[in-house]
Amino acid sequence: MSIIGTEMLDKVLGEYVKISDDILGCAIVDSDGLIIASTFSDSLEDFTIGALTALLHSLGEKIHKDFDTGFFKNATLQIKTQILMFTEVEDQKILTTILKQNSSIDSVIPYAEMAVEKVAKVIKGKTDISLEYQKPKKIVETPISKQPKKRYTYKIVVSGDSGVGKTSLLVQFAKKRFIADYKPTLGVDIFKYSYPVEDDTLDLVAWDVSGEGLFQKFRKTYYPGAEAILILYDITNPESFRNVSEWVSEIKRFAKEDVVCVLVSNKIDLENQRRVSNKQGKKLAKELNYLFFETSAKTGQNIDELFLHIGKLIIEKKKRA
Ligand code: G3D
Ligand code: MG
Repeated sequence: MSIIGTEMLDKVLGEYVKISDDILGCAIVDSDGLIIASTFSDSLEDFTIGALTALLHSLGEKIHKDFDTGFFKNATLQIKTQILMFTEVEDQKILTTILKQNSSIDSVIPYAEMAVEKVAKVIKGKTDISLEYQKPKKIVETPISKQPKKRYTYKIVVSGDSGVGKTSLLVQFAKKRFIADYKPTLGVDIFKYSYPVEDDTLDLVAWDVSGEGLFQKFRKTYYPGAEAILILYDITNPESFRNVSEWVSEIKRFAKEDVVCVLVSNKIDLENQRRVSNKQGKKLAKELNYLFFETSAKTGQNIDELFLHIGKLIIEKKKRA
């Protein structure tokens, strides 16, 4: 980028961080995780800026890895004392916004979108860029105090045989939205997503359990604290359906008694290869007293509905508690 472009980028970001006191700083990061430009709020002390810059650098590698998964298209990541919000700029770049811990993310998102449009123009070499950020109408009209939002966290364990689509289901749910924080550990990947359920927000911590025998002995450590459990099977694979009983007995042994359990019949896009009928699935769910959903992690069919339904149940439970 030319010197003029770099200066312009600094100006665009400089105006963006002034929009809200919630914004501590921001940076444009490329797909290699390198910081192209960064700006911090005037109110910050030098040492805070130093710490935030270090944080961005440490995230570089992760950003680089996650570009392939598409997780960063629009995501937020809650870290100890800040929220990081990622917004995709065209051309394999990400605007990372650092927000204060309890910020109203929803009110910053429209401005982040305006910022990325401006950044994209700068990158394309355009010079006629307005530095103004107009207030989006919606925000002006909605008094923030009208709907006091609550945040709830819950843990969900996703189980079922290898290959039934557990990881695909979580990745499909994550698309376009969310937090992604996956650490491959011993046979479990942990994803964190947040999503709105009516007036509240749910922070979902999903444990994606490996079906591999190798990790079996660790699995009992996954269940404590889980408030919901999904058991997936693949409608084209009767063995994965038969094995549901194994997963059920594991859950009975290790999970809380009042956990919300869902039997998920996955890969319904492969209807012509179906070998487990809808009726068989429903019948088993009824016997187990589990909820029943048929999904396709490939097309996304019923996935949002599944998580919304579980979310509502969890929130109801938490409100009663
Ligand atoms: P797992 O995490 O339970 O082990 P994965 O399962 O999510 O890794 O999925 C295993 C394979 O099934 C993957 O195919 C994945 O693309 C496919 N798959 C998962 N869900 C669906 C679905 O709903 N429909 C279809 N058609 N395929 C699905 P590969 O070929 O990558 O192994
Ligand atoms: Mg998997």
